[in-house]
Amino acid sequence: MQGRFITLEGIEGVGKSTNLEFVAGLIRAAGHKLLVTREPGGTPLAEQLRQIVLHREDEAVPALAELLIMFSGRSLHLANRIRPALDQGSWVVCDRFTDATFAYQGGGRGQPVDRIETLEAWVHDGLQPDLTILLDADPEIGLARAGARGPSDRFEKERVDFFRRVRAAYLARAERFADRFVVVDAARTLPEVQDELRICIKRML
Ligand code: Z5A
Repeated sequence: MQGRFITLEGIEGVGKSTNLEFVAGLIRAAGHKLLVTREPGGTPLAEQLRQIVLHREDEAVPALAELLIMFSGRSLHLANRIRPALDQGSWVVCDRFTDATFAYQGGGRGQPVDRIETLEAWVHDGLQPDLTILLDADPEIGLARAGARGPSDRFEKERVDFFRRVRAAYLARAERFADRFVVVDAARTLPEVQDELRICIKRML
């Protein structure tokens, strides 16, 4: 039986990494095999692309190049990890996926949506997440939570306006693809957020 594919999305600092393990725990407790992974990254080569796109500062990365790097990594990730896991009946939980590209490279960097949709069609070959959890909060909240950490990557150096555009693009996608998106108010306390996540995952299980 084909596994289920769940993605977690949201702007910086809204609690994706924190809640990824929580969601994974619920799925494992129900007895399913599970792959927990992330983007950019998820395979050895795609992790190298992640290092380039997040941390290399020695050469400008134009928005188009950034977009293509995201989909190159995704192509490796889908072929070498996500599809094989789903085909073996494993569930997959992924920290960010293509909705992040529409939000960051589309909303944030201004890359045309139809260009992103073309790449999505090539690379996904029909696959879409069964469920996308959008952890939503005002960027001021996410940035304040994330700000307590170490050195910033290329995205973390962006201003609050950039993250407002990213958030708006995420919310627009959640409205357009309401059949697979669940929007969770991540400004609340962690126990409140996790109560809602528990309900959402139990419904799927
Ligand atoms: N990117 C892209 O541009 N295009 C793409 O296609 C893809 C990605 C796939 C790396 O992503 C960057 O890649 C990302 C977009 C770009 N850059 N940005 N921004 P990433 O997922 O690796 O990095 P991130 O967004 O920077 O994740 P993050 O900063 O680690 O945020 P998070 O995982 O959502 O938050 P967290 O680490 O779970 O929580 C942050 C802190 O808040 C932590 O101390 C928690 O304990 C605390 N927290 C969490 N929830 C709560 C609540 N509810 N209350 C209080 N405190 C909380």
